This record gives sequence, C-alpha cells and structure tokens, in this order.
Amino acid sequence: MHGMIRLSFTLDEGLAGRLEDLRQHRGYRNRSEFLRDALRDFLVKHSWQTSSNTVVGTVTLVYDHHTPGLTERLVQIQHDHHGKILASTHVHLDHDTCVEVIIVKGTASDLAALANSLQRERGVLHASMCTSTTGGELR
Ligand code: NI
Repeated sequence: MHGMIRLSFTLDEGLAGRLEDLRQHRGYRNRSEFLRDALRDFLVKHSWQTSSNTVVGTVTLVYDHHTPGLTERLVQIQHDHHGKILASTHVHLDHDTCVEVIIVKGTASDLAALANSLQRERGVLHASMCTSTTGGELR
C-alpha cells in the first residue's frame, strides 16, 4: 500500500467546468475519487496501446448458431488460443441466437487478434471487446 500525495495543477475554465458537470452526472461526491478513476481509465487505455503489455478483457459474441459450421469454428479458435482464455459463458438468447462472453488475458496484440478471428467468422452478428487490466499498473 502506497501513501497518498497531493497534486496541484491548472485547468482552463471550460475543461474544469465539463469535468465538474461529468462528476455530478456520474454521482461522484468526492472530486479526488472521480479524478483517480479518470486517470486509472487513462492508464488502462494506454496499456492496451502498448502491444506487449499483459491485459485482461472480455470478448462478447452474438451469433446465429444455425450458420453451418460456425459453432465448431468458434470452439476451434478458442482451443487454438486456450492459453489466453480464462473462462467463457454461453447463453441461448432465443431460438436462433447465442451470446457468448469470453474472459481473456494476454498481450494486447494477441487479444486483439483473437477477437478479430472470432468476429470475422460468418454468422457472427456482433463482436465487441471490453478492455480492462490485470490491475498491476494501478497499484
Ligand atoms: Ni446457444
């Protein structure tokens, strides 16, 4: 556990006002906690831009399981990348549609490539990546 330090910096009035509006809109009562969360998000975004960093994320896939061969191809891709997949869950959303959420950990570039290889399969209606962190750079 690290100690806290106090920083002082200057913002122009427009930017300060927009940040204050957002702090209130998000329901933060503590300005420092609001700024800490904003800075953490900035650091996590940066970690995803450095391809060799180990990061954590989720890939959400929505697909039509009637598409010939799709289920098998999605399983095969995940087996090919088993070292990057921590867990996955599958929900039968309706008669035709499946939702799968895959929790992934690895380098930013490997995870982006994995998400792309899942997304480009025919029958995948939507794929999105949620980018998060192992937490290491935030302590
Ligand atoms: Ni299903």
